[in-house]
Amino acid sequence: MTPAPKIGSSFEYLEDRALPSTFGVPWADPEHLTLSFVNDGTQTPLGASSLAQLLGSSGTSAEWKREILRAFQTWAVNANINIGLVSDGGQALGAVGAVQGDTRFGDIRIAAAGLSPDVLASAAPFSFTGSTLSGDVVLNANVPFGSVYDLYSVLLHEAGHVFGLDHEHDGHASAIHAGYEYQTGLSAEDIEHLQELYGTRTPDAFEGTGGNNTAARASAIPRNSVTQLLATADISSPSDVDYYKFTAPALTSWLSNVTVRLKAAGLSLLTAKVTVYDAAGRAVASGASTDPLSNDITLTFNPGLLGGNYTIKVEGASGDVFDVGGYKLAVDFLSIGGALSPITTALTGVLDGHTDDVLASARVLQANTGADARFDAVYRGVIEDRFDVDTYKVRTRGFAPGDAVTLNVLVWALDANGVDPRVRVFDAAGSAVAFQVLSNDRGLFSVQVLNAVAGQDYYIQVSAREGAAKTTGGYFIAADFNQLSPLVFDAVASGTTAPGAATAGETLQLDEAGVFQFALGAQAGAAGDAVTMTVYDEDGNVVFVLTARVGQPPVTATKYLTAGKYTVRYAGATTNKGAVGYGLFMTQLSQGVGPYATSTSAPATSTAPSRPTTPSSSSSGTSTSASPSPSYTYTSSSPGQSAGYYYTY
Ligand SMILES: [Ca+2]
Ligand SMILES: [Ca+2]
Ligand SMILES: [Ca+2]
Ligand SMILES: [Ca+2]
Ligand SMILES: [Zn+2]
Repeated sequence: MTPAPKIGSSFEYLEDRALPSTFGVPWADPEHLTLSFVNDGTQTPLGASSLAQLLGSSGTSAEWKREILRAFQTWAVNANINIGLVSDGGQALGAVGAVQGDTRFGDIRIAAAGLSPDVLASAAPFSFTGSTLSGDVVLNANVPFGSVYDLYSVLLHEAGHVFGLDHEHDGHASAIHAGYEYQTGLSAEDIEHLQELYGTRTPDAFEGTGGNNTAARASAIPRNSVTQLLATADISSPSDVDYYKFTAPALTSWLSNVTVRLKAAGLSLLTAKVTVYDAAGRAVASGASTDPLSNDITLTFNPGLLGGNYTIKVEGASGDVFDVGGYKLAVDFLSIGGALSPITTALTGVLDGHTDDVLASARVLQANTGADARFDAVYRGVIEDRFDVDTYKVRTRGFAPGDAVTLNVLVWALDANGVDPRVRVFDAAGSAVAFQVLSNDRGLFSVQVLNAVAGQDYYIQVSAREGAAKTTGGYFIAADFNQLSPLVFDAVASGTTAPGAATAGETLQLDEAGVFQFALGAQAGAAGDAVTMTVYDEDGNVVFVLTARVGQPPVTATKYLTAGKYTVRYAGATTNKGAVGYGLFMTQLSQGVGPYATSTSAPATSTAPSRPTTPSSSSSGTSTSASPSPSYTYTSSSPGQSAGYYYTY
């Protein structure tokens, strides 16, 4: 097994710090990734971002943005990855939201803040926790990019981490050696490792067996409405050319002109050239974009009195990595005075009308049939009312039947102020399967099933959770069977609260800054009874609050915390019917020196970090009887240790 994926890595100037391998999880929906540039002033865990200020001296914003996009696109063209550019709404990095498809900001966010002096930049790959910190890249605002450190080279390296790749130690050429190197592209091994996660780029459905690279092999464009034809396709290599054909109706009183639009903005970084030919092969309209920051194309022409047959040619326009990417192609037959509607890039969930609410009518999700490590099953669904349950059946083909595997299931809301989902897992016989809750936060639920079995069917049910802030809405579900080491939580505190009473303050000492995942569970009380945990900093300010309820899954929070001393209090709700037990579990999601480490004095050692010095009551799955621990020091988790973390059905 490879070590558990962590959420961040950092890029050192000079030397490799021999960090353990912590990568290997692909993005759940890599063909629909988005990227945004964070505006200056947006909060990062290390203060306000200053990206434009940092890079402003090395060129215009169009220039440095293109260099950053070129670095990501250098990877993307080799696999099933699209990166759509979107605007950034200015929410703090790590804000609770959708790890992919959040309408407020990109899945990948590019920012700058003051990092340790020995670090150029940090980046976070996809995390099974579903934290939106996944994909975020923070450049060190104190580093002279452009003059000393080539921006493309640094971003090519960080993009590799974003896509889930660890530092390369095997001696061959690579863009992701541990130290800074000037780069002009990827090595064959880099591409191979990327394709192990994401597969080689798959041709679009219009290519068929013989392709559509000539006018003679032009594809018909599916009809989307009475007045619109619409194709969703892909320029999959620099040599790919996509031809389409359509017939314009004879000019009547209603038809004024024909509009051909290529939509790539928000979908991919493709810069395309589009040419429309009439039946005689004459070009009647043509347009191109060579700017990935503005890559939509709109052409309008008059089909003439008789209408006729036309051919559209779509090809790359730039002669570089921006010649590859996904797009939508729309042909609109416009009436006089008619207005074009925007081509949507939104991906919406499928309504089921209560047809999949029980195991017997589960929707079978098609397993990933490739040899690559992409998620076994992904789907967009909708919880249509508060009684709706959506049931899916999944299995893996990626491992030999009978192999022990871990099953990770994430569900996140796709709408702003979206549904609060929860997940249940059942085996092929319909028996409930125990899981650990990795995330249970606003709009997000993530679990891991240990000791799942490859080749067997599992049922996953998605519904609104008890106490949901919103009980309906669209969501994304992603299920992956893997042999990565599971995320391990350490049991750091447990105890009992009386109704209406708070415990004495307990001390939580963090030896290093980092991103931590907290999980609080309540049990051994009456169902619905609540325990609230409040974490204070050294000045007595509330850092965050979590409330767990008996009979419900543990609740979680993802927090960046600086090293230091924190005080934690647990309080039973005044309405509790009696004493309630609680357990606090933690794991550090960032590596010792990144992505947001501030300490320069504590490089990670090459040995496994020590386990927490305290309570850790054992192998038992539940530990409510232990007495409250007055103080605990958290260093970071040791891979593989028993955590005593609650299992939940
Ligand atoms: Ca993100
Ligand atoms: Ca194609
Ligand atoms: Ca083609
Ligand atoms: Ca349903
Ligand atoms: Zn690195």
